Amino acid sequence: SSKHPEDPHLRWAPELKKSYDVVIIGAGGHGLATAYYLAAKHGITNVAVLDRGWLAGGNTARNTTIVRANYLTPEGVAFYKESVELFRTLSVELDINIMYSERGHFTLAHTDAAMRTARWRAEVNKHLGVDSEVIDAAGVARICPVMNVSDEARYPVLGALYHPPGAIARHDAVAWGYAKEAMRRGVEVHTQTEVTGLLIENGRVKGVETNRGTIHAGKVVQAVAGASSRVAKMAGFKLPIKTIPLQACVSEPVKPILDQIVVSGSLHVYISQSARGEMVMGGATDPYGLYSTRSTLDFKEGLMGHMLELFPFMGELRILRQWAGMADMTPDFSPVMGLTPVENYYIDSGWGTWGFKATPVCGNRMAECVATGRQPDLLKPFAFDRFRTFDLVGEKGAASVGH
Ligand code: PYC
Repeated sequence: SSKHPEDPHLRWAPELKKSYDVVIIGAGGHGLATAYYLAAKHGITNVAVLDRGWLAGGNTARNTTIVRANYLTPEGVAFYKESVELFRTLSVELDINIMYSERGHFTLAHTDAAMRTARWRAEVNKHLGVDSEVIDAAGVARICPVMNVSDEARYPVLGALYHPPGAIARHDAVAWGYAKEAMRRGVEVHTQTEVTGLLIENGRVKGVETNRGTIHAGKVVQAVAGASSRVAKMAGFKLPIKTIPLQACVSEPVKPILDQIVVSGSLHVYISQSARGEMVMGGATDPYGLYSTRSTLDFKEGLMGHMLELFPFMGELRILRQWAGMADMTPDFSPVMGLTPVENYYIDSGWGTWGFKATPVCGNRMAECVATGRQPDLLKPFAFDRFRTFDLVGEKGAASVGH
């Protein structure tokens, strides 16, 4: 094998072993973070992370890199709060610059109902120690003078939920950092290795079938975002998840003009300016389920109509690239994590339009779940079982874009 854990450079492991303590399906941010925390916090290093494509080439590469903890439910706020805390020290922990940039995050309100939801979120946030407050339109204009908050707009801005810790980060660096530090501790990453089936005996997982042969495993984790339902089907259970495209795009780069992250759930748009100067923008999910990452013209037209009203200066900007990810949406807009009906088989799914910001907390808590075989307290509200007991965690009001 070409694995040299002492080698500071990232090395791939071309040969698969016949068995591992843990196999993780999906070498995206969540799978790699789980591998890292398994190795770094629990000393479990006989781990293989498998991916049918390349490292972090799915939704990890396709999201718009927003990090925030300003959710609506106490369960969601506590969970994302831990993620923000882990993100803040991640560059040091992983010895890679993830370009974590705290910008402040606005969720704009254009109606009285949206103002009420903003107040509700602010109170839940403050109660749990997350910095959020409601501000009026003049307050928005003071912090973000390039935004059009005039009464003349078609949907005037009445105010916003303002969340100062809202941040962006370099998504690839997050994944590469986790991969690098996991591999340095002995974890193997095998790309171009597609899981085609699962070995299950008497309700317990024993390994995976791949296009490169059978691999035995003590425990198996699936962290495959848009492919969650397909992989769960191989494990023999059905998830309450629908896979829907989520499109995004970037403009040509310009000098720094927009410091904050701006979201409007009512207008179905969000925007931030990357360190490179590109305006990173997106909208709501497509109105139908689809296993596809194609982009459409109507998405761009709808998005730009609202963008130009909020930011008239963008009239001369050209779009540089557009793309889509596949969002695994649950009915209550919360993830499905932890134990499954199959013994020793663990799931990290239901990431809809909110997965990147959860990368560190998912890795941390999934690793704990795998190492202990128990559902960590922070993940209890997100257990698969909640759909049997009708104990849903309705996060709809707090999702960044309309659904
Ligand atoms: O949850 O912040 C978010 C988000 C932004 C874009 C898509 N989701």
